[in-house]
Parts: sequence; structure tokens; C-alpha cells
Amino acid sequence: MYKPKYIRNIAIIAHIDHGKTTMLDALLAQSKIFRENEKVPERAMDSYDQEKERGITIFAKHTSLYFDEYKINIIDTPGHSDFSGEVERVLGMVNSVLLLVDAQEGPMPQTRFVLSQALKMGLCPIVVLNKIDRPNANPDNALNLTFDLFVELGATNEQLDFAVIYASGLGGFAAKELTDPRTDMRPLFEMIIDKVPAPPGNLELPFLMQASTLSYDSFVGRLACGRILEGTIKKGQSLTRVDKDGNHTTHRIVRIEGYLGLRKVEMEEAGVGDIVNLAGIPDIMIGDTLCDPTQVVQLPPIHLSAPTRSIEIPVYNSPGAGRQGTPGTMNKIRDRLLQEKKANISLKIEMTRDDCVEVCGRGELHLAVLLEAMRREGYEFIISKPRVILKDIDGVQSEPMENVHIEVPEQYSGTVIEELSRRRGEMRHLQTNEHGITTMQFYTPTRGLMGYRNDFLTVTRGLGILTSIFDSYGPWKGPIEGRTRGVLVSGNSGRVTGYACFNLQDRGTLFVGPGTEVYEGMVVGENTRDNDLVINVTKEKQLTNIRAAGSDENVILTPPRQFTLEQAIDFINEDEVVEITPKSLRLRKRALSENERKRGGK
Ligand SMILES: Nc1nc2c(ncn2[C@@H]2O[C@H](COP(=O)(O)OP(=O)(O)OP(=O)(O)O)[C@@H](O)[C@H]2O)c(=O)[nH]1
Ligand SMILES: [Mg+2]
Repeated sequence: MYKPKYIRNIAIIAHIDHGKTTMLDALLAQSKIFRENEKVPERAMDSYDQEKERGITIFAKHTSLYFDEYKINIIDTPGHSDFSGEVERVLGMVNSVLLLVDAQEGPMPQTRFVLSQALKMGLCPIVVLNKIDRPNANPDNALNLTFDLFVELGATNEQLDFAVIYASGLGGFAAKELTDPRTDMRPLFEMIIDKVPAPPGNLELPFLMQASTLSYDSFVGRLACGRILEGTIKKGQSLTRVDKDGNHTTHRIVRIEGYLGLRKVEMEEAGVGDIVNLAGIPDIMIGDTLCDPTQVVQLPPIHLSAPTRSIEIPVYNSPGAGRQGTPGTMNKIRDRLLQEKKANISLKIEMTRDDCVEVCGRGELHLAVLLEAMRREGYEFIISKPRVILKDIDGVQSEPMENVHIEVPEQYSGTVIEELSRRRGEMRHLQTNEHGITTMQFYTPTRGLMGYRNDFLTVTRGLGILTSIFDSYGPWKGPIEGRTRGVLVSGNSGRVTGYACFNLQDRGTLFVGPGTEVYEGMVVGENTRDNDLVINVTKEKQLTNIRAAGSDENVILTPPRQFTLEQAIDFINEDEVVEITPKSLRLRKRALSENERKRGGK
């Protein structure tokens, strides 16, 4: 007989890279759902292609495992602040969270955000001081700082009395005390069973669930995932779906799905407290209520913070349009984005104009993941520079402000401070530790951070860490000058020659190498000066009598700078666009509209 008291629902939350997905690997590996000789792949839950490539979690995902007679439903969440909507969305499904804190780094900006969300939901977190195997781990200090953070965020007494455990996901062990033997994950499993409350709800009441996540299966279509709040459901039974506008439709549930480790399992029935996927409601949306047809109710919508920046996908009219992919007609792009809007609720898509679509998201990476997915599906399109979404708050023009956390080797701190101050950042904290690493915190307009990430990496020679997270809307900070350097623009079409590159490399940094096809108006490099410069990158060496055979191959070229999609988005100015095709990523100049010219391109 199914008993909700043997269910535990928990999410793993933390700052980026604090080890959530690796922790899940260890829990999966030790929950006896794998055969003896079966290995859990590294970061098994990061199953989406872009997650594997980028080494970060993008979507929240759940799985189920068993420990003794308990079924534990665990949700892995992303730590990057661009995907914080994923965390907000799933907290309603769980009854507690594992708050992972890197024992070396201590709490970081996203720790603060995810913890504040969990506390607001009334959850009592379990604090896991993770990565205690690291050489400079200082779990006591990390614990003190975490406690301070709870206090600062207004935790209740019950929340402040949190359970603590020390662990290493990589090492596959957890320990209640630092002096305990470090054997396996059993202490963490036991703590989850002991401290996480069993889900509330009544098996006898009519069925009730809210769709918190959607997934898709080519056979049964869209599946709604959520925690069953009341009652039970059997395959073949009918349910009423209530959408956000209060409309009712009734559907037969054709499949109930759960997980067992990395495998999907079909279930004949499911009951209150369990987290399941239901198929049979073709156009279900996130936030919709599913209930018994005899007792229709509407649950309050899932609230997510609004996006802070937007980009435009204008009509595509480049010289190369359609050569490498599906020509991006506005209608096709619109259809694709509408599809996205159904599942990706932290994105907002505006289709108010004929000549472009506006996509609003939380950050460059959030937008880049969608654009990259479209590109891989064969779409070809252009995008404009992101803009922040402004708001009128009590008659005051306001803009999004972010908390920026920076760690750099001490010698670079001066340049960073100078640049962020120019970008209207206010320094809130500055400290250099015994290892010569300077930690800084700034309160900065989102606008001021745009275009800064590339620069930051160059200036700190890739050794700096910059994370930022939306804080709140604040009064407009006045004009901020963007990129301080101009670009090199190709004045003609053709193939880039090594000869031209060699002669031009003193002018700045090239983005193209010999053999690349370019066209007029394409941005092919960054100027060392502040103006834009039209250049000829296709110039051939004049044949002369003294030319030695093969001399062209002997020139030594600096390798061109390659952009990732989010770096390209970060780099461009208002009068430039990124052209995205399945095979390439190009930057180019675009004509400004009359209105934009009046605004001065800002
Ligand atoms: N030393 C040590 N390294 C760890 C441990 N757990 C994870 N790591 C490393 O930390 C990095 C990030 O691990 P992930 O598990 O992907 O972190 P995450 O929290 O899931 O990251 P996001 O999903 O992107 O927020 C990887 O390089 C891991 O190998 C640990 O216990 N000890
Ligand atoms: Mg992860």
C-alpha cells in the first residue's frame, strides 16, 4: 500500500559550481539503483547537450531514488543566476532543500538568492558544507558566514536551527561531524529522511496538482510535472485542467511517469506527495491546475521575477541570408518562439511589431541558450544588442541594478575598480586575502555590466571571477559610455588572406583568420582606437619578381579572437548585430533607424 509518509521531496540549491550535480551523482551511485558493475556517468543529471558542453546545469530536473523503504524525489537546480527562474519554479514542489555551500568559498551571491527564496517559501533548509576535501576548505568559517546569511535574510527561529552536514560529492561521503569517519553518503541519506518533513496532503481527498515543469515526448506529447497535492490518480482516469484564465477542459491521463535514477518508469497510479509526470493534456502550460472533475479549483499562479533585459530579432536581410540554414522568415521565428514560451516561463516574448520579435530574459546566457538551441535546429537569424528593461516606479525612471561579486589577483584590482566606477558601479566591499586574491562587491546598473565581461576576462588574463545577480530596480544612473574601442569593418566581400591579416594585426584584434568568407559591412576585428575603421582583409600580395615561393605561409599570425554566442551578444554596440547561422557567428554593422539615430545610437 502506498504511504506518503515514506516520501521525501527535496531540491539541491547553491551558487554556481558549488557541486550540486556532482552531489547527486554520489547519491545516485550509493542508492543501490545501479547494478554493481554499472557506473554513474559524471554529472549524470546534466543531460541536455548545452549543459554537457558548458559544464553547467541549465534546467531544473528531478529524479527519484530509494533509500531503505523511503522514496526520495530530488531536484537538481542550476546555480547560474541567469537561470534563477528555474529555482523559483521548483521550490513549490519540495518540502525542504539541501543548501550546498562550498567549504572553501563560503556563501556567494547566488547562495543568498536561492536561500532567500527557500526561506520565503517557509522551507527549513539542511546546510551541506560541501567540497570539504579541498585543500583550503574552511568549513567552520563557511558555516559561520552561512549562519550570518540566514540571520540577515530574516530566517525564523525554526529555520535558524538548521541541520548541518559536511560532505564531498566528489569523494562520495558525508559526515555529521568533521571528526567522523568519511565513508559514504549514508549520514546525508539519514539526515534527509530524518529532517525533511513528509509531504502534506490527504489520499482520500479529490486529486489536485499544479504543473511546475513541462517535458515533451514524441509519443505522448507534452507531460506536466508536479507534486500531487491531494488524492490519487490512476492511468486512464479523467482530470480537469484549469488554465491561468480560469478556462476548464477535461482530459484522460494516458501515462503516469516517474523516475528511477536515470531511467523513466511508467506507473499505473500515483498518490499524494509524489512528484510525477502526467501525459494526456496536449496544451498544458506551467502553472495550470489539474484537478478532479467533480471538484474544480484554481491554484494561484507560480510567481517568477520578471526578466530584466531584452533583445530584438529583426527581419533578416543580410547578404548571406539563407545560405547556411532555414531562412529566418519572421513567421518561422515567431512560431518557434511561441513554442518556447510555453515551456520556458522565465522568458517573455513580445510580438507587437511586424518587423521584429522581442525576447526578454534574465541575462546574456539565458538568452544565448535559447538562441543556440534555435541555431542547432537550423535557424538562421540576426539579433540586436540587449537592452535593459526600464520601469517607471512612482514616477521615477528606474533601471535594473545588480550585485556584482568579483575575485581577482590583487594586481588587477585597480583596473577593475576604475572600469566599474566608470560604469557607475558603487563599491560595497573590498578585501585582499593572504593568497593575494582581492574580493570586491559592487552595486552596478545592469546596463553598466553589458559589454564588460569580455573586457574583464582579457584584463585579468582569464584569472578573474565575476558573478552578478539582479538585486532590484533603482533610479536611472545617467548615461554610461559603452565599449571604449571601435571596430574594424570589412570594406569588401571575399576570402580573408594571410597577407592582409599580417599587415592589419597591429591595428587591433582580428576576429577572422585566413580563408574565412567575409562581406562588406562585416565586423572583422576590434580597433585599438575608439573609432571604427573600414579595412580590406581580402587583399592579396602583389606578385613581384622577388617573391619567394611559399613566403605567404611563413607569416606569423596571432590567432583570431573567437566569440561564443554570449560573448558576441556582450560585445556588440547598438549599431551592430550578431548574425547567427548553423555554421557561423558573425558580427556586422547595421543601419540605424531614424528614431535610433535621434537617440544617438544609445
Ligand atoms: N574538490 C571537489 N570538487 C568538487 C566537488 N563536487 C564538485 N566538484 C567540482 O566542482 C565543479 C562543479 O561541479 P558541479 O557538480 O557541476 O556543480 P553544480 O553546483 O552542479 O554547478 P551548476 O549546476 O552549474 O550550478 C566540477 O568541476 C566538480 O568536479 C567536491 O566535493 N570536491
Ligand atoms: Mg549542476
